[in-house]
Amino acid sequence: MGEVKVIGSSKSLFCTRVEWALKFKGVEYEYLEEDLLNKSTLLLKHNPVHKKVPVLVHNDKPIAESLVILEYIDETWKHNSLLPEDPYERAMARFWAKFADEKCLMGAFMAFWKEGEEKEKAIESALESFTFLEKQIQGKKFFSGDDNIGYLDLVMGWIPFWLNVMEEVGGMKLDDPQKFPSLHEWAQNFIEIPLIKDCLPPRDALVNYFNFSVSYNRSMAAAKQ
Ligand SMILES: N[C@@H](CCC(=O)N[C@@H](CS)C(=O)NCC(=O)O)C(=O)O
Repeated sequence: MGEVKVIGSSKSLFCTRVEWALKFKGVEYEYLEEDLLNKSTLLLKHNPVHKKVPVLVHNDKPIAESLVILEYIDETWKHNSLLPEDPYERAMARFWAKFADEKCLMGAFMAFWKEGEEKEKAIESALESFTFLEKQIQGKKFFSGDDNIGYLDLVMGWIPFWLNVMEEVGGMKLDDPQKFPSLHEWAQNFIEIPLIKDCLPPRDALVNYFNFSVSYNRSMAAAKQ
């Protein structure tokens, strides 16, 4: 197995998906909590390109970017597969993961911190993206099929918890059971899985973090104008 370390931040959904994958595989690891306002030399050394968490360090070799890390974990510890075997299905899983991060997650972030007309537009665009996820999950218990969670479930895992906090702090609604009944049902099922639930940060700490981040993002945007 070798030595496995995760440089992360406990409130980061990108880091939690990596922890979920390691726990799903039963891989033991050491968690190194990063202060993102005062980044460590270890993080800067291991992720000089993006300077972001998570970074997985396996036998002193660093891997950055959560989606890349999930694939590395799946290829290194082959039991309890996260990605499907079939090449077409694997390609589809990667396609939807990229779509979910680039359109749904980024769309939700924009809807969260923007204001006024820009916020309305961001909500509309995020809702349009969520419609595609609803179609993907229709008729299935999990994104990875009916039997168990997999790569795509971990990638979408921010929806039942982080999105809910973003909605509360940002004053918007995206996870609407009327509009997206299958997605909503999946979210309820996913979050109740003990391995998933046990890794979540305390909700009040996340609310404080998002309150801070909304003011920070708005002040940065104002400074640029
Ligand atoms: N695409 C990256 C995103 C990682 C990311 O945005 N990490 C945030 C924490 S949630 C971070 O390290 N932010 C520090 C910064 O931007 O300076 C991934 O999937 O790993």
